[in-house]
Amino acid sequence: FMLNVLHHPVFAAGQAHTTFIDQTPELFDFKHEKPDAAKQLLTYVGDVTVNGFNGVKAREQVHAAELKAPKINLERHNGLPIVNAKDILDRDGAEAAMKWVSAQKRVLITDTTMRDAHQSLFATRMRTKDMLPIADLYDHAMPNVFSAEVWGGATFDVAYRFLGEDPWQRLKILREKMPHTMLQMLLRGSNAVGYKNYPDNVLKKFIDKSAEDGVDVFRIFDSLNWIEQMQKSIEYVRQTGKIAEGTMCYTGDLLSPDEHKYTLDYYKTLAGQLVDAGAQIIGIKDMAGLLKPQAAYELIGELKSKYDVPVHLHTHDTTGNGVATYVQATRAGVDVVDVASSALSGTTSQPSMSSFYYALAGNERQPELDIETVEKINDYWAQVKPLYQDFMNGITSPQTDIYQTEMPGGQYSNLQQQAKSLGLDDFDEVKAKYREVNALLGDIVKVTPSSKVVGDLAIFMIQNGLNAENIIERGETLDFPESVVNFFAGDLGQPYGGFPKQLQKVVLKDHPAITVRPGSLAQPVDFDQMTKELAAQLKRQPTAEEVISYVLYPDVYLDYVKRNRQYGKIGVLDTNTFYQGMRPGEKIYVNLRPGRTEILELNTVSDMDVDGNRHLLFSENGQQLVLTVKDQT
Ligand code: 3PY
Ligand code: ZN
Repeated sequence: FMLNVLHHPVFAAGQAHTTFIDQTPELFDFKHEKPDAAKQLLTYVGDVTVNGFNGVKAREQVHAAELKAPKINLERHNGLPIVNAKDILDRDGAEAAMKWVSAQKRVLITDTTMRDAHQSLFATRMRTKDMLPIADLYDHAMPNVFSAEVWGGATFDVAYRFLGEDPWQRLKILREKMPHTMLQMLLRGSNAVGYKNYPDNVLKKFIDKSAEDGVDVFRIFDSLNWIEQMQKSIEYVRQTGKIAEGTMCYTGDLLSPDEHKYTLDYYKTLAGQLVDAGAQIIGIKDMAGLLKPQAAYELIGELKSKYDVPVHLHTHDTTGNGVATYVQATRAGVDVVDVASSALSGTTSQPSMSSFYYALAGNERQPELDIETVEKINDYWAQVKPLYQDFMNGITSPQTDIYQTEMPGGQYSNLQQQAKSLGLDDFDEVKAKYREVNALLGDIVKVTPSSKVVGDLAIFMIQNGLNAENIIERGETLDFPESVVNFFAGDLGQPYGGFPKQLQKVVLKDHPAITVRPGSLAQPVDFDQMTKELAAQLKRQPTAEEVISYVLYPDVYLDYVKRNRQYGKIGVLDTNTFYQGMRPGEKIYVNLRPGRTEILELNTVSDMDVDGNRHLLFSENGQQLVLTVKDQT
């Protein structure tokens, strides 16, 4: 038994794990633990063992994932008193924090590993469990980062939809473990963390709760760069006292003589609108990695000379030029850039933190990093990456065709999966169509959710044999995808330069269109009523966060509740078991109760019986248990 305990992941992982259970009660929710928690968990394991996990290839052997946290000095910055943006934000407020950022000689960094990196590399599938062993080391290892982006974007709905996790709990746990690091989220303006416009009072509640639960910096963008869709978010964030990063999405090709739409003037004007709206820092969100080094130099230089607020640059390394872009941005005076830990960097993700560090060797603006510790943190992420191999997008080298396709890093793998599931295996064809659709729509900004409109229409056009020449005529008799109809109806706001009128008519048919901000027409949500409704479903009083989730994603949220009732705390499972289940003869160790480890073993799996069921013989701490699982393969 002793041997088993020693091999238990908690023990194997070393220092960071010793107080793991005490520090993360929310994840495991012991208070409400029902006596049959282990059985619930085995029901999940049994299900995945027999029926697999959508999108995951079943392996013949599964080893429980044991992650080793690095041993690093837990004294914050070796005990030296240091002050960072988080200290100043908490002590003196957002404005002072931004002044501090502006005053830094060296370029600061945001670490995106726990949000955009995995969203862009493996379809947002990283589980909270795999963030925990490293989270509290971030504070010590990188005391002078600007922020860690850990929340928002697609992580919110993916947590519920695919991971069986509560994203609010992830935020609260990370907040607790990273008290000295500003936590940053990506907010899709009036679309919050969804794909459609929400009423203003929903947006306000969402922002208030996010701020309360731990978000310090809100990167606010609109998928059409329409200022009206960002003003409310900026205003609401300012009311919380946190930092509003007003963001412009970069598209097109600033320095190209053929670029007549997304020019330097365009961005200068937009940045001015953001500052006027109350943005305390300007974000440039280069979601597809289109910002070339020289263009970055000129854009940043222009913004820095014109505005007093700091400038924060975000890119994706899809084309392989990410570090070069950051070096030029640094030369032009950028204040903060987004990087990811090397193991989860590159291609559709952010550029590598350590590559960027070394690229600036000899430059007085080189970021201040304890590079050895950065490498140790990277060793941890290198262990995590293979756990998600089934969700990888298969891109292993720079994709310079992105300069033409303009597809965001976060969309690449998702659209690939979507196309594949519809039988469209030739992704080059989809990419070509995507480009054609963009031209057809009048060259729009493409980022969630406008990028989804382009992707959906591209797939629809391939499926229906449509092209730029025949779409107007043949489109008369076709029902277009919902996202496309909503886009032309003005539900995402107004694109710069307006809609292509002819196509708009063909898509909308009798559907009305608006030209005002959608939120100005939307009825406020009655939160008391929603709370009552959800209470009836849950048979208890819901938390404020639960009500917000229910309002944002009613079906996804209720599905999660249902699965949660059936399976219990699947968040405690190691990631291999979570995605693969178990094989006969395997054993795992889980913590379902404080200070206690359950030993769960799968002994045998029966052949299918006449009813299509399999019987799984498990043992839980030596006691046998038979579960019947319907084989749906
Ligand atoms: C998101 O909205 O999730 C994005 O990351 C867009 O780039
Ligand atoms: Zn991004």
